[in-house]
Amino acid sequence: MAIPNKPLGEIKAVRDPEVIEKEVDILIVGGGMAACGAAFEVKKWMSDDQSVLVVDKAAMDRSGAVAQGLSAINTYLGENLPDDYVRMVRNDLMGIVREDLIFDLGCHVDDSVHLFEEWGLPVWKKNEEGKNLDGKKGQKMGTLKSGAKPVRTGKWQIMINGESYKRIVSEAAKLAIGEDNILERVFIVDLLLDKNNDNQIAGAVGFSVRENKIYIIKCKTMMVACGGAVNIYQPRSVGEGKGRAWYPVWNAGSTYTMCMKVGAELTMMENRFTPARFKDGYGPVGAWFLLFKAKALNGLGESYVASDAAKAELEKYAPYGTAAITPTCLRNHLMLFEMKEGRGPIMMDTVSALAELGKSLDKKELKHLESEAWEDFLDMTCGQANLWCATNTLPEKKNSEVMPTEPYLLGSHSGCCGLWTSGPDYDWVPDSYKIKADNGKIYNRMTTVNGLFTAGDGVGGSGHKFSSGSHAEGRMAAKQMVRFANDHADFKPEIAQSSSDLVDMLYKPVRTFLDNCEYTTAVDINPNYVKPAGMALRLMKATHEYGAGTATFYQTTSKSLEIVMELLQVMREDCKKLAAGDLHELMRAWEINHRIWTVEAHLRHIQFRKETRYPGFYYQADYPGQDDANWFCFTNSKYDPKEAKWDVFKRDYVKIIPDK
Ligand code: SFD
Ligand code: AMP
Repeated sequence: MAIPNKPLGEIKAVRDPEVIEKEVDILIVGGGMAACGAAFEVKKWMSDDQSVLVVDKAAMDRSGAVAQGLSAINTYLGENLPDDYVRMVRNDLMGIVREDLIFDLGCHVDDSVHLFEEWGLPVWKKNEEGKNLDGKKGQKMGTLKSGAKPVRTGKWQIMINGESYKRIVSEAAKLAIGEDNILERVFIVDLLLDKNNDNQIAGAVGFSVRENKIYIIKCKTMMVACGGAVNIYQPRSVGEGKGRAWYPVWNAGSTYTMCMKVGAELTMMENRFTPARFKDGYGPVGAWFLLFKAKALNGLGESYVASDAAKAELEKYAPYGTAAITPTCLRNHLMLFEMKEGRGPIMMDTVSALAELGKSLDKKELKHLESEAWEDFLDMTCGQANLWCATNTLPEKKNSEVMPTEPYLLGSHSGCCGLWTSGPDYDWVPDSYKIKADNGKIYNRMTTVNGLFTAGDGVGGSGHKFSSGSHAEGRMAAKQMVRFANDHADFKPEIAQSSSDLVDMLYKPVRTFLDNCEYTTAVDINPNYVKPAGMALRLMKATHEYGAGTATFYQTTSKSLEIVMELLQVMREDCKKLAAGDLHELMRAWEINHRIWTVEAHLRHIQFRKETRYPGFYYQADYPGQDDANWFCFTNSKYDPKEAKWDVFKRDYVKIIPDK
């Protein structure tokens, strides 16, 4: 149920919160694209006596990565084949991907896009003369489902008027699942295993960020789709700009941390995304490169991607580097190469692009084109449009700088870290990609923990799902969760910890604060505790300097990794002294906890993989270049919750779709 906005100021935390216990068959943690997909789909398959609950730390109408809206849907197959979709993703992610998951997603994603349009999302269309029509004009051409042609930017992407994208998707989810089955503003902290079965999910525990209440929720099966991890590295934005990032600032690695802490296997956690973005405003570049056909120039005004030096650089990473579309990490690599050679900064040539497009347009059409250029940002990154205003930038008159950002961890955009999940139970899917549940059955998108599913940014090894694919994957997982719940109808989840143990754990930062806050006059400075804001700075400084952050041009070394690992252990120890005076700060305390675990997984994977598979995203200086002979495989890891031990290991890659 929606809770109204809080009054001015933060809500003080009390020592003893109210405890609310719930039990449902199916629990959906997160309220983003994947969770909305699951919420929309799940009831279609449930029987009347089954129950479901969605729990989001924020308000679903504007939570997650699509909060500000988007101006494109980056995965719509349309006339393309799922096989080609697999080939595109495989090439972009330098060869090592889960082709079963990608193919499966490619078969289903368009249905979600058709639904978005049915729910009211305006999709740009081509008219009979091949001109672009947006908004209401586009709607007159009919729907995609009825055969209308979208405005394609690239082969896979289509343009939308998407400022209200998330509201539209969440409205459908809420209508389908019912407001009574939704808990908003509840931050899930930990997943809970079954008392009688080490590898069976049994529930989750979290707290309200609006009321002093703790929720202990038992379930038979669960999906965790809490997005990726942001603000784990020192952002490029500083001072009053700090807090601005490209990916959603409130996604704190909860998906990876919560799942790994109950023993779920992770895959490709070394993979990260450091997107090239319009500098300082983080405006995405896709529409500019693909729709407006703009070129990136180096500081000398040269189109560096076509230079001999760039070609030579790309050839080092064949066959990916020499493919028709250069992989995202290598596009970054070329940018960094120019900057390091002293030919920076990199500029997006918006002026020439708009002038070129304008040649075939009349005055009115030209004005519309210019407004589309603004809308691209107003629809999804309005801060970039603000920055253009603040810096007197008219894109038709002044070029803008582009720069790779700080690193993010995600599995749905142009990255592929996440959980190792089961593929679908088809005969063409290799056995090594199928995870057998306790009953010997295969449940698509289930992690290695019985009954625990994930989707969107949570699923590893299969990037380029984007908003539409995350929604579709949530729907696929929902159907499997119902199957799991039906097959486990007799399972009665039991939680090992008592509710008072759970309250003690969750509210420890509050009690630390209340016990010590009067010792000093400055509430943030106290020898007996650390505030989450300070801990966040510590984490960012450590990753920035040693963990291949922007400070070192994304480069790390074996020695730097050793140092950062040690720093992380100290941070983890000090986290026991985190203090929270209000509910917002309590959320910050648990967020930083989640971030530290996720970063540790990321860096352990980088440490393990002795090659540089994703130049432009990160460089392991002791192991430059790709080493296919030894490392053309997945890097997986597993944390053993009982022994508190990590294991990082290789898993075989299987090529399913042949090259063309
Ligand atoms: O321009 C807890 N994305 C783009 N996708 C596209 O299709 N087109 C684009 O144009 C895209 N671009 C883009 C994109 C994202 C952003 C931020 C920008 C630009 C500026 C990517 C998609 O948005 C992304 O792939 C999906 O949203 C991923 O879906 P999902 O469900 O995996 O994550 P989410 O939507 O962020 O939702 C996470 C949810 O979890 C909640 N949550 N709830 C309870 N307890 C906790 N501990 C929790 N932690 C998090 C969140 O509140 C949220 O509801 S472009 O760059 O290419
Ligand atoms: P971005 O705005 O960078 O997130 O990109 C949106 C979409 O466009 C993603 O599918 C990217 O892979 C794709 N894209 C962005 N830039 C380019 C480019 N220069 N060449 C090909 N595809 C691109």
